[in-house]
Amino acid sequence: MHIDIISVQPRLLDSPFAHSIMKRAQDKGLLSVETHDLKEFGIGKHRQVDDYQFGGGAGMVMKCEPLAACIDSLKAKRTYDEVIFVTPDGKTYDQGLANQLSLGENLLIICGHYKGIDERIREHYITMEISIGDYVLSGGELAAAVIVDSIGRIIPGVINNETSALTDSFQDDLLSPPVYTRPSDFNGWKVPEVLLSGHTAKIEEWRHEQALERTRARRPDLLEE
Ligand code: 6GU
Repeated sequence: MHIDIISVQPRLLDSPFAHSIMKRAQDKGLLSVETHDLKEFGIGKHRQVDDYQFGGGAGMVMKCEPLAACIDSLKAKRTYDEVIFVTPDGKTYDQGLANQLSLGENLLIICGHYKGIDERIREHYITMEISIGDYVLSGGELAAAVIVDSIGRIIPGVINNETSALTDSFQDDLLSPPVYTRPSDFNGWKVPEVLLSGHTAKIEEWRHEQALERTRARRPDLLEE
């Protein structure tokens, strides 16, 4: 999978994909992420990318021309499954959408800043608008990083233990059961006996019960769906 990201603050995206699982995904050739600095398509010698909004009001709006030029230049190289705008008024992101997006070949993600982007770009270029939750970030970069991470880790072959991603919280609409590692007794706090039993079927049953109980207690909405 290849993911292009357009941003006015591309350096914000240097670190999220440079380590751990996202790095491994790229080293293995399963994922490539390329950030593009919108300012390179800015207008005039000041490389202007934003402007006052028509009708007045506080906050700058990202202009059409730089965005259109940047998107067009990328579309000339690749066919995108989705051209995504990350915005607080988009559809709320969830695991189902991550799964769906992970099946694509090429994605383009556009990060907004300031008051937003000119509506005409949304109407004519954007195919999907995503919010990562009901709160406001100062820009779309962190949201884009969240989306790329959640997609990248479920590309087959990225996580060594294939079943690990499949047993995540949410993957089956259940939260994950509690987990423990050595020592089996820490300060007198003991690991549940069943996990030390070596009895695989009983362990699986215990984990499923715990997952159900945890979901019932913390996120009953997931069980209603
Ligand atoms: Cl995608 N962008 C911004 N700026 N804020 C957000 C968001 C996105 N999702 C939730 N809050």
